[in-house]
Amino acid sequence: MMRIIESKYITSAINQSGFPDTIWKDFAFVGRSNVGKSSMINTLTNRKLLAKIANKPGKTRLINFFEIKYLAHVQGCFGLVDLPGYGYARVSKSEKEKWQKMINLFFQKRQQLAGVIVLIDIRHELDPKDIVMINMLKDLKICFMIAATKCDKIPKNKIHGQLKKFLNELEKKDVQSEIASDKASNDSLSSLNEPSIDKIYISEFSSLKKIGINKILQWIEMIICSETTRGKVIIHDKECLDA
Ligand SMILES: Nc1nc2c(ncn2[C@@H]2O[C@H](COP(=O)(O)OP(=O)(O)OP(=O)(O)O)[C@@H](O)[C@H]2O)c(=O)[nH]1
Ligand SMILES: [Mg+2]
Repeated sequence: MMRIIESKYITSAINQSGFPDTIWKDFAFVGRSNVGKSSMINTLTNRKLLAKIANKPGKTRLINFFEIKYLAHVQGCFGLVDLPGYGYARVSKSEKEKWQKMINLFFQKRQQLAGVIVLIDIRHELDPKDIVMINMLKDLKICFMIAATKCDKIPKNKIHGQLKKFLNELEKKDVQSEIASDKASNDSLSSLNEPSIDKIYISEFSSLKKIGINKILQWIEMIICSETTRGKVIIHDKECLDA
């Protein structure tokens, strides 16, 4: 099981010229404003203030890049990318269009991008914008998984039902998906050996209660270890945080 040993902020960008020229695979977080993307980055890295979070939607306005050093069977680096959320109502139409363009450009141009975590609030329905995002990721052949966030806000015995509901909704939209298995005794997702853009994994998550961290990290690790995904090959055993 992968362990994160060090994390740091690299830079923020609004367009390709501002993207850092890193040599490891990137993982990006997308979803509606306020769904908990920045919080998830802090939770995964076990840092309170690595990514900026807010009670009000629309906190993240730039593309923020982080560099993560991990230890698994080898040591290596990957990137995490915090993106502005979609569906934030209280900005002007032109501002919204600017964000959308910025985000689309990131997915098209960022060659290091190996995987995307799509966050949805476990209490809500899938948003049409989530479907647009998922279809774009499928078109671009970018691997993604779905994290149903804020699962601390519903009773524990309702979680599985909610995930199932998302699966059914996705199936209606022609997206095949599966609930990530949770075998306490088994460190790896049992059926999750090879990244696939045809089979989507879905898992519950809570930053507040620190639920679901391992499932996300296992998925990231699987993609890092895969040669088949988009994204540059990971450099192992590199002291990437020394600069
Ligand atoms: N209860 C609960 N609250 C959460 C969780 N994750 C995030 N929040 C809260 O939700 C609010 C938004 O969190 P952010 O992480 O800033 O959300 P974001 O998706 O980055 O939002 P934007 O940057 O606006 O797109 C904050 O008040 C968080 O404390 C969670 O797992 N459980
Ligand atoms: Mg944010």
